[in-house]
Amino acid sequence: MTTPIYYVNDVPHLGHASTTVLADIFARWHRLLGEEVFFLTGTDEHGEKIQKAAAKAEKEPKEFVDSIVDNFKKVWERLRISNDYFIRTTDEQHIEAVKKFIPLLFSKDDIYKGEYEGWYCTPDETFVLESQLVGGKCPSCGRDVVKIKEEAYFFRLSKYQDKLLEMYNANPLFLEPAYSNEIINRVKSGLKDLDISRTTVTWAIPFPSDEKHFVYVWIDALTNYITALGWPGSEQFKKFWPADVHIMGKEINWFHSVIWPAMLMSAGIELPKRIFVHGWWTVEGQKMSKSIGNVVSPIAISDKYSSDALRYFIAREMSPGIDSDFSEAKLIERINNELVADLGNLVYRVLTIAEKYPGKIEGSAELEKELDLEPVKAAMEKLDARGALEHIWRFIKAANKYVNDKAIWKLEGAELSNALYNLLEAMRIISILIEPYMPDASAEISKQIGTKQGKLADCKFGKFEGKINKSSYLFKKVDVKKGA
Ligand code: ME8
Repeated sequence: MTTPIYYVNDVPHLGHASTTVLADIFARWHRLLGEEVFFLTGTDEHGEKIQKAAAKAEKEPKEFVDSIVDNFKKVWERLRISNDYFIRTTDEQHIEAVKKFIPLLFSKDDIYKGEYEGWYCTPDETFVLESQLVGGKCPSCGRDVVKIKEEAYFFRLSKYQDKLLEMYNANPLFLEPAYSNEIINRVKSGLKDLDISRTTVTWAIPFPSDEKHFVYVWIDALTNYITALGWPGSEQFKKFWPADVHIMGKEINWFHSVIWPAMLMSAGIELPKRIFVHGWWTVEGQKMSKSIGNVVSPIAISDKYSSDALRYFIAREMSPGIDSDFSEAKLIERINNELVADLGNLVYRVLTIAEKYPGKIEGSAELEKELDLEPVKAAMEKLDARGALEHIWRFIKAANKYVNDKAIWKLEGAELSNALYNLLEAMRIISILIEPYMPDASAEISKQIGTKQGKLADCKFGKFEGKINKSSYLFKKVDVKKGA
């Protein structure tokens, strides 16, 4: 499972955080299933954009990227991202592997020398055709493009048009359904060979066998997915490749759904199984951008509320095919109405009574009929984190309803023991099910009910074997007038 490797020209924002959190949710879910997971993230450190950012900061490129990369690592730590590896494209091992990858494409006669004359979008590191320009600007980001004319090596992408269409046809799960027509139509309309080297951008991997040229940053970047596993020849590569899923935002779908599989076909390497693409975040209806000054900082949000609250919000709001909108008011609403009112209160109310109950906690599993794991599993299988969360929430709501229907505060003796048994077992199961989404709240529930953190196989009612250790609220209610 992979995220994009992010450009190290700035600090990560909500957009980067959301992709990485989604990937983390899926990685944690698969670990809960008892599977071994290799979850990869990292940074894209070469290219013109970084070269320019370094110059602006009056630093050498390597010194510049070294000073930025920790921003990413810190944010991932703060957001409890459980990546197994962090690749930097300036890692020696990656550079050496890219130098071995390109000759494979040469050996298939898939690379030739020519000249590129056309437009280039530096912020997106993309070659843009004249016909693609929108009002003279980049069709993807709307920013200025520059004209370039230079000798270049080309990859015969055009050769892979039919092979790609056949592959999409044979693997209906490969493309993200929400964007698949767009990709297929564009591929059908014809593929142009891709410029894969630059002579004017020197902050890049030297192009093998021609010292005038440097590897185009996207070729360098895409290859990270295999070099991070130690390709070629490593045991880890044999074990974990092909990737089950590459996760990303919609603007880089083309690179992953078209260029990357064509490169792998040429190199004779197995293709990833699935490209999962999500929409973009806007902020209160506007594009998130530095110039508007509305860039959402995942660290600031986590510090003000909690990283769990941010993770929960991301999972509840995002889905493929549609853009999501961030507003602090909406986040607060979800914190107060869902995290505090549904989950936090359940734990607090039940533990307040449970800690005073002196007897043995036992009973018959009445709440188990409200627990249906099948739709949760089915949603996760489809990478529908939001759908799975909705099903988990149904169980949380059912537990709350049980508290009210039974009026547990009025119960005594065996009836109280039975109700507590049901609710504490439900909480133990909830703590497992929410772990991929909110690892801190999950650990806190386990701690407060005194049970070990389980796997998905433990999500069934058994004997309650915990020991109550109640402490503070899981989530703090936000005073809407005062903020957090
Ligand atoms: O494209 N909404 O890196 P990048 C949602 N280095 N997601 C967003 C977003 C938004 N407003 N803004 C960014 C690159 N993202 C290349 C990738 S991969 C081999 C190379 C997320 O730093 C989203 O996942 O520009 C998007 O695809 C990614 O950040 C782009 O990050």
